[in-house]
Amino acid sequence: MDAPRRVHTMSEMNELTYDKVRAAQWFSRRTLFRLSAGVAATAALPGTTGSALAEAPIVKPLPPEFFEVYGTNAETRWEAFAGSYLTPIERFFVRDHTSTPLIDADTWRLKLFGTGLRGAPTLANAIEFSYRDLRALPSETITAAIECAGNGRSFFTSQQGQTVSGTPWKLGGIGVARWRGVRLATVLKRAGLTRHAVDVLPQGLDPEYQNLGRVRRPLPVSKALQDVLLAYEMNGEPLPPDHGFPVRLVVPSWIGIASIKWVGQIEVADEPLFSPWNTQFYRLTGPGYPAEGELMTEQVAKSAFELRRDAEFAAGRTHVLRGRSWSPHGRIKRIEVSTDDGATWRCANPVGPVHERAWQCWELRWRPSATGTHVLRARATDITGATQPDVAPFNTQGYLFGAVVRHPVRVV
Ligand SMILES: Nc1nc2c(c(=O)[nH]1)N[C@H]1C(S)=C(S)[C@@H](COP(=O)(O)O)O[C@H]1N2
Ligand SMILES: [Mo]
Repeated sequence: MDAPRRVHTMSEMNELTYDKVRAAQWFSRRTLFRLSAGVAATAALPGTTGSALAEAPIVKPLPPEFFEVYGTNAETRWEAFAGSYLTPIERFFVRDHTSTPLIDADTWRLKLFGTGLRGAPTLANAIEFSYRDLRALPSETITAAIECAGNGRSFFTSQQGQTVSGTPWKLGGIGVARWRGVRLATVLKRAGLTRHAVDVLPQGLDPEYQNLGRVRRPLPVSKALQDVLLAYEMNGEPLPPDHGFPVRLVVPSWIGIASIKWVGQIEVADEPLFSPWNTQFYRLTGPGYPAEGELMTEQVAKSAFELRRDAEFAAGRTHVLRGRSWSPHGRIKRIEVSTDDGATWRCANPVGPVHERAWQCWELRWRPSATGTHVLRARATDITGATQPDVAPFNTQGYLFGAVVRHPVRVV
């Protein structure tokens, strides 16, 4: 489930006014926040509910040429990905359940506790790591995507005529960055991980979500030990506030909610753990699924063009169509592109870096002759042979839209 939409959206008001008001309100709210010396206080600040303008949860600027904003979430416009393999921080999508907290790295501690650690420490006498402690441990750098489970959700409706609930993301609920940090495995072992540990439960320091407590989602120890990073750098810079400063999880190939931002504590248990984020949200529900729904872990493969919808192309000229494809299963083996709404297909050429946990860029020449609307499609096949389907299996929350997306353009 995604956060409910705000009463007013950015597009409903003059953007300049919006920015000014927002900046002023954020200055005062942040000041209050700091003085109030506690994250929980933000939820109770007077004036932050009931007024749409006070609800400006994301810290970084969200210029309309880069982002489409939906309340506490902002997706990257696909044309804004062009020109760089990594997604610059200024263009990276943001998905906040409530709002971005500002955390002081000097007083921040990561606390590990639970029955899956030697001596079963409780939260009150947890094993603690400071920011300096983490930075002093052996580091690792990975290039990986983080993508929201609901990315592409709006196409359930616009392409398949189905009603789903949640933020109507197009395909910009994804970004690829170079993350540097400490392997979660390293920290777990130093904290005294036992052979009996089953699940870990990282929890964020952002304000509580509705009445469900802080954002947290269990992760099996097997994945935690495999390739999960406690990241403190993004594209060579300290993590920015919106992306989890001082430290976030990066859980490659899994749905974005696994990558808990602003992590403050991690419970390690010798039995399965639960939170509303694995029992209530981020489950596949609807016809064909069990009544309690199906747990989601990995993403599905997708493709997108680095073009805005209805982009214009001059007839009779040669253009280069560019796009990207990605899969949770690793490398992309083949990308097929259609410029006639699926009647005929050609293979696109992979270009640029190859990173198993991120996307593959590709390009294809196109010389359109007839003017009018043309519908582009791109379809990826990954190393396991899995190909994007024409129709995504329906689920009520509109998760995992992996079908081929139709992208209309105009030839003039
Ligand atoms: N603490 C916390 N972690 C969180 C979230 C959140 O709201 N709070 N949102 C999750 C979701 S649903 C996604 S898709 C990713 C988004 O990461 P980003 O905002 O850095 O792009 O963070 C995840 N981690
Ligand atoms: Mo998400």
